Amino acid sequence: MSVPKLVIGNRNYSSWSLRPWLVMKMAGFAFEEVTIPLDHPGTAAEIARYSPAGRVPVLIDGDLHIWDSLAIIEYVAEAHPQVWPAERAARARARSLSAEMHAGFTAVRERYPMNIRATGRRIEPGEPEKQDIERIRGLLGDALARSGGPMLFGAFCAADAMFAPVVMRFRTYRIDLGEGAQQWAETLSALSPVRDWIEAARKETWMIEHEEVGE
Ligand SMILES: N[C@@H](CCC(=O)N[C@@H](CS)C(=O)NCC(=O)O)C(=O)O
Repeated sequence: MSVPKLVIGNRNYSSWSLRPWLVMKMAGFAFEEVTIPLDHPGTAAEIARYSPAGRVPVLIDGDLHIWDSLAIIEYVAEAHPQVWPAERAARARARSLSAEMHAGFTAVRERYPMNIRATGRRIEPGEPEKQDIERIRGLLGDALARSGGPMLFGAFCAADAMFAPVVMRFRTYRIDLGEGAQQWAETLSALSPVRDWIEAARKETWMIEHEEVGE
C-alpha cells in the first residue's frame, strides 16, 4: 500500500499547510510530502495536478484526494482520536475555535501574512485587525484559563495547530498575544515538529513576489 502524500505550500508562507501537517506529525500519521512553491508562474498548474480546488494542502491517500485543512484534520482524527480532546464539551469547544479560525480572522490573515523568515515588522493595525486581535487574545486566554494549559485544551490537539500560524504571525509583526498565551506560544514553538517546520522555512530560498525579508 502506498504511503499517503500531503501536498503543501512552501513552509515560510503556507499557513494552511502548517495546520494539518502539524496535526499529522503530532498524531504519528505516516506520510510523504510534496512541496509546491506559492506565487510562482507554475504554481496554479502544479496545484491543479492534485486538486481542482486550486489550493493546498491536499492529502492523497490511495485514490482519495482530500482537500482543505479541516477536512484533512478530520480524516486524520478518524484514525487518531487524540487529534481532538477526549472530553465531549472540550471537543466541541476545540472544534468551535478551529472552525472560527478556518472561517474568520480575514483582517489579520490579509494584513499580517505568515512570513516566518521575516522578523520585527511593524504594520499598524486598522480597526478590523484590532477586533480580530482582541478576539484571538480572548479565545486563547479563555481556553487556557479553562484547561490550565500548557496547550489550549491541556494536551496538544487540532485547535493548537489551527492557531499555530497565529504564533508565527504575531512573532513576525511583534503583536502581543495577551496575558497567559505567551507561555502557550513558547510551548507550541518548542514542539519538535514546529521547530523542524521553522528551521526548514528559514532554509527555503523561494520568495513570493514583492517580498522583502525583514531584519
Ligand atoms: N480553506 C483552505 C484554504 C487553503 C489556501 O488558501 N491555501 C493557499 C496557500 S496557504 C493556496 O493554496 N493558495 C494558492 C496559490 O497561492 O496559488 C484550507 O483550509 O485548506
